[in-house]
Amino acid sequence: MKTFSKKINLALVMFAIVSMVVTSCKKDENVSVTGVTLNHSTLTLAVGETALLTADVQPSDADTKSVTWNTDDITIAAVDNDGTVLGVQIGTTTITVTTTDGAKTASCEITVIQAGNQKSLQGEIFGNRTLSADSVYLLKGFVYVTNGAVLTIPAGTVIKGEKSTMGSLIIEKGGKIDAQGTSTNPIVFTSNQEVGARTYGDWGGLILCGKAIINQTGGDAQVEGGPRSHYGGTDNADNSGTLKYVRIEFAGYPFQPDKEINGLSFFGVGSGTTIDYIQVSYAADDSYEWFGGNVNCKHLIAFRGLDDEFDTDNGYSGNLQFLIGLRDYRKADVSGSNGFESDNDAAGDGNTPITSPVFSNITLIGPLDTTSKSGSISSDYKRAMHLRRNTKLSVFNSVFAGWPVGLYLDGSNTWANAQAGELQIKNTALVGMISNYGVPSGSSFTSTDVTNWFTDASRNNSTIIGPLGAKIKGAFLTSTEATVPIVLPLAGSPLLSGADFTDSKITSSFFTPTTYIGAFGTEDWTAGWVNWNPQQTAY
Ligand SMILES: [Ca+2]
Ligand SMILES: [Ca+2]
Ligand SMILES: [Ca+2]
Ligand SMILES: [Ca+2]
Repeated sequence: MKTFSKKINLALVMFAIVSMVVTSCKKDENVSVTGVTLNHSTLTLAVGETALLTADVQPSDADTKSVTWNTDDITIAAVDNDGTVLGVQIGTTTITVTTTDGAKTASCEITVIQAGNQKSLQGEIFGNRTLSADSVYLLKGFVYVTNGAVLTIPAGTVIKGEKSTMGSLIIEKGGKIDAQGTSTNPIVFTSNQEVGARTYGDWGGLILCGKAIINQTGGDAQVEGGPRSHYGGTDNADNSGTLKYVRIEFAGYPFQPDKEINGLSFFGVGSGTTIDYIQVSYAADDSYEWFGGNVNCKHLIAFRGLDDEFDTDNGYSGNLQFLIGLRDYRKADVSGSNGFESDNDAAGDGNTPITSPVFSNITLIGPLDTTSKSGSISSDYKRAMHLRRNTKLSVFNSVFAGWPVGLYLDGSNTWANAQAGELQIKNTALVGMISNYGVPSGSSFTSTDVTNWFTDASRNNSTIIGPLGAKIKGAFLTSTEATVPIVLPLAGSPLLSGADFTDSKITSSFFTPTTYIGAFGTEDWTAGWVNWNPQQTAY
């Protein structure tokens, strides 16, 4: 017994020694907290919805990794001691995590939005389907509005394209969309990603297919970019529905080179369709592209697109008025970004009808608010107008400003169309270009020929040294996403006069005669429905 208790005493003594050694080791090599980060710096959630914030305490072998959580405003969002956040009511607040050791902090801006009745839009739509502005819709995969179906979208409805399934809305031949927002309550197609995490091409896009005439063999073709749908027919008065006061944000998908989904694509869309007041922002391919058909469009905005602003192909022959393109000088597409890109078709042959859209009152603001900035813009920036492959595109009463090259005529058939006046440009100003004119090397005509053609007195065209001279400097997106462009020319701008509507290509009642050239005189038609910073909007 005595021996046993001695052994226990010895063990206790040894334990005490070991403990002292361990304690002293800890004291010697105490690993302190050096910082903390959160898995989100911004978070959007609906009233009643929860989300988990996770704190990463550095270094990973710190002794004390415990943290405490705090909300600036518990009436907006509450936070549990494990980082679970609950949306309480609509508003914004900040949640901060603090480490017990060292009081290091990190915070997350919380936006609480209306309790979403989020519903899915998926598969095929038959018959009549009417959405509700009280719900938020999630487009999952390719959603088809089939032949004979009508999809009605009320003003104020928000539809999010699902990133993981490349959500896209396709109005098929014989199907219709009726999306009529208002100047104070637009319809919004946008990314399903959070504030701060949205980017070019988060979802597919909006695709309209109709039965109007195209110049592809057989008069029918499959759309680009992956959907099953076909387009083209014999009915130039075809009606694919109405898009009015609609925004399309963060769309576009480079499926493969020359097979992309644009922000808004028109395939064989007929003149019975109404397109007015549309803003396409942050498209990963072209903001707008037309493939055949003859739909007319007014009041289109291409905002911070990656590839071309307004691209026309495959026999498109509609009328367009009041269009503006605004670019981020840092962002352009590897295919070469142009304001206008126009082909008769990919081969540049004579298939009819020949691509012959007629544009009036266009303002295309390029990347260069000053030519001295040419070293800092994306090298993928090319031309305000790249007219090629036998196109007969025409432009009147328009302004092109701040591109490496203004007018670039490409191909002997394109040049022949220009000489014949079938490709026409009149009452138009080139502003602040590095080179006003260009042709590909090896052409049968020269840039001097293009200069003489553009400046011929019968065309009334002009060139202006720079945006300051044109008084449109404020329209350039010179810095961050917070930049709000000033779209109206300033008082005294030479662009506020000089329009002419007597050319037979623009005498139709579609065109509203103006005194000014470009998309704006003194009325700001973007007011109320446009969003210049959709990255920061809680939808
Ligand atoms: Ca495209
Ligand atoms: Ca293009
Ligand atoms: Ca094209
Ligand atoms: Ca391009």
